[in-house]
Amino acid sequence: MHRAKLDETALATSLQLLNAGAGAGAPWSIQDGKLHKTFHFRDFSEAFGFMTRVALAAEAMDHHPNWSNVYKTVHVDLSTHDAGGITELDFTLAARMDAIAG
Ligand code: H2B
Repeated sequence: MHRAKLDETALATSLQLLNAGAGAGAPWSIQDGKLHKTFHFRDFSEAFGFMTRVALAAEAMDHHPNWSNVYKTVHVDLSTHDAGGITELDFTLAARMDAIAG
């Protein structure tokens, strides 16, 4: 299922696929059991516009990021609380974020 915690092998494969996609900037990584990326934008408006668009996508997916914003950077940590780890849903949301960031 989408909400089943991925094992180490599945995690490594999914991470490789995600980072081979149209990801802007730094690659995604695993940090403290979360799927992590820090997005850098030109200014605060770009950063907050990104967050606004992602918020609508996340709500539609019923899957929500842990994130924080400092001026023109957005720090993102994805995990599936229900599963106690990283699932396919986190990778789906991560890919949407990359697409929205452009
Ligand atoms: N988002 C994330 N990141 N993890 C979850 O486990 C989760 C969620 N659970 N959004 C959803 C909402 C759950 O509370 C509802 C009932 O589906």
